[in-house]
Amino acid sequence: MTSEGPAIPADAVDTAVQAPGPVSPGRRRGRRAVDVPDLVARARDGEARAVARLITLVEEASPALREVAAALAPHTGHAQVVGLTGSPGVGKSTTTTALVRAYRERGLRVGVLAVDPSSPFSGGALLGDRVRMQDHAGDAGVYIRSMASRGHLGGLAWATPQAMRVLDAAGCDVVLVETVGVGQSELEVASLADTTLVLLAPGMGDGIQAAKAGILEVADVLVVNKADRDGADQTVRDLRYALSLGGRHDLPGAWRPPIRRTVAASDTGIDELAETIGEHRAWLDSSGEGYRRRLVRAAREVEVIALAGLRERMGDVRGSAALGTLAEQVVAGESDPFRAADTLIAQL
Ligand SMILES: Nc1nc2c(ncn2[C@@H]2O[C@H](COP(=O)(O)OP(=O)(O)OP(=O)(O)O)[C@@H](O)[C@H]2O)c(=O)[nH]1
Ligand SMILES: [Mg+2]
Repeated sequence: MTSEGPAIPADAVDTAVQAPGPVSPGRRRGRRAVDVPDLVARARDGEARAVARLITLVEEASPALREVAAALAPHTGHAQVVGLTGSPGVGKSTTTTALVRAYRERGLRVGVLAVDPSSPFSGGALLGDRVRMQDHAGDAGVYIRSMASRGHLGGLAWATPQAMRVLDAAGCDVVLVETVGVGQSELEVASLADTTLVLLAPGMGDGIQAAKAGILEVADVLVVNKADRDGADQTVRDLRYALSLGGRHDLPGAWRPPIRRTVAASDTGIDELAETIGEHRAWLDSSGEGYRRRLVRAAREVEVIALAGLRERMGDVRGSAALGTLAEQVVAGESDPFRAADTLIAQL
């Protein structure tokens, strides 16, 4: 594996963070050297450094972003995006690492995105994850990257799907996305993924909590990890009961989320989990649901990018003569704020 750390020299990360502000001439010269077609070709050959550079370009909204997106587009649509979500410490990173091993044994190429919406920088808890993922160090068939909100444009909502596109275009068969279980992130990861794994552990009251929080509704596969601990049977029973109460899974032809037990720390149940994920992919393909999810995802991507663009243009409008004129009309009672806002939007 190659983590972001060793793959990109620190100065490359620094220079890439220069989106709009003033940039020193020397740095700018360095950044102009982006040869996008070459970079994409090398990423498709599995060169981790090229993949890292492409993700940095999209993450930091580089001026080359549009060219990058256009170059990637024809190569996307192959990867199965598998989201892993669940409470802190439930075993998401351990399961991710174990799944990477299972997929590598099957000869598949794997991308991993560890998404931390709570961190303003890469690092923190995820740094520990990265260290653990060193299991896969040196394997060219694995690409691992931590993503943290850097406050650009739409932040992670914006950057994560674009990083997924890079991994997809780079030839990953599976992209695993781990999100820390805070607030709405379960629902967020579900909207990004083709297949959503919800992880639970015994003794955390998780089965009941998950049912209450509506997390079962987004689960395609329920994983009771730490099945080596007391209470795993009870958690499974709780989940079965909660599922029996009905929901979207009861519709005709619907996928009923299987419950899998794992001990990720010792690789137990991981091959079965990989099988189940494969079965879900087959169902996505045969039912048309996979296509529907991709449409929803693409629509959301377009929306997020369009909103970021609008916000940027609004920034240009702020303090402009056109807005000044509209404000005068509102103050004079010749217009009202709603009509003035419509006029402004029409001018953007
Ligand atoms: N007993 C037992 N421990 C496990 C198992 N899987 C993971 N652990 C341990 O649980 C702890 C947390 O595992 P992580 O994989 O870091 O959990 P996580 O969900 O990624 O945690 P966050 O990213 O902090 O939300 C670690 O100490 C693991 O070694 C398991 O199947 N059984
Ligand atoms: Mg983790």
